[in-house]
Amino acid sequence: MAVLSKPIIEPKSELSLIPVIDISDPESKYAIVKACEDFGFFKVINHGVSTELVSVLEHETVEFFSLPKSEKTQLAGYPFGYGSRKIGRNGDVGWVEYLLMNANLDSGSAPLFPDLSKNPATFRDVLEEYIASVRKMTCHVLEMITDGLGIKHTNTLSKLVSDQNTDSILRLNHYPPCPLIKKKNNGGKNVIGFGEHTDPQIISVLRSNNTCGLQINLADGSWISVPPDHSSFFFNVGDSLQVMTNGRFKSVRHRVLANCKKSRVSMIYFAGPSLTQRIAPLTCLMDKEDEMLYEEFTWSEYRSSAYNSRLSDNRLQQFERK
Ligand code: GA4
Repeated sequence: MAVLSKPIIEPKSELSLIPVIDISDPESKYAIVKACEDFGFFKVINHGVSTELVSVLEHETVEFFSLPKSEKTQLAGYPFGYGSRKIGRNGDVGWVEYLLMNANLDSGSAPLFPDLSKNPATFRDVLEEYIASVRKMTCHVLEMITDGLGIKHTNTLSKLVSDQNTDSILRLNHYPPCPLIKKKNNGGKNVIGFGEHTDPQIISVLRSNNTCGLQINLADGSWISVPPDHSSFFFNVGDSLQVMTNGRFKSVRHRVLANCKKSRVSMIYFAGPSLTQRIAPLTCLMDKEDEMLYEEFTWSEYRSSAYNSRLSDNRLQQFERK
């Protein structure tokens, strides 16, 4: 199986390294900007998303993944639908099963909800409510970012993702406990749950249960484990936001390692713009002497090129200006 990686090198796990942002405090805007520059990653507290809503969605997600495999595979599809082990269509694999859907549930994802889940109506309702609530929080964070960057129009970024018809995605992941890790002949290797990659969209918002596994890559190339926190959200900068800030913000490389004992469940909202949106460095952020580091592209162009790549590829390279 191609999911074994290099021997374990214990990554640093310094909780204090990961910026924690209280988004109920407007002054946090500068701390968010710094986090996006230094790490492309931060944890958000006092977010206003209902704890009850989050736990109902987690419950429904666990119920869904506990269905017999034969039922789940009836939802297999591309790009949206149920998947197991295979990630994308270019040969990537991981110790994971997932359900991917368009965040606009009225679009192509609707057939995803036949009478399969135990409570189809509840599952759909809770997904809709969760997506609306996380989208609202995301827009708030993007407005704090534009404000922190000193951009006059605070909706410059949030308007790209605020509409429910933008190309945003919700991903539910289940990383089952991995028996391979315990086996002596595994040679003490990590098992990759989800291989290292950056997210193509503008910004991604992750929430998980309390099982560890997520790691982020720092500027010096080292990996740190992100201590799980089921009551917070983790934000990461996507490739499109790196381009719009002309490289000032970093699209963070991240991965998930499988766990030998506990299941990890996560839900990630990928905030993407509409297909026709042009992605280019924002001129309001550039000084006269600054050079644009990237060629302009539309989200539709970038999305197709991303979906033809392997997970660990540097997808922005081909758009860098020579
Ligand atoms: C990474 C971010 C999101 O999970 C995702 C992934 C997508 C997929 O799972 O189909 C991709 C990956 C992600 C980028 C490169 C391509 C496409 C798997 C893959 C190998 C849903 C997305 O938008 O891009």
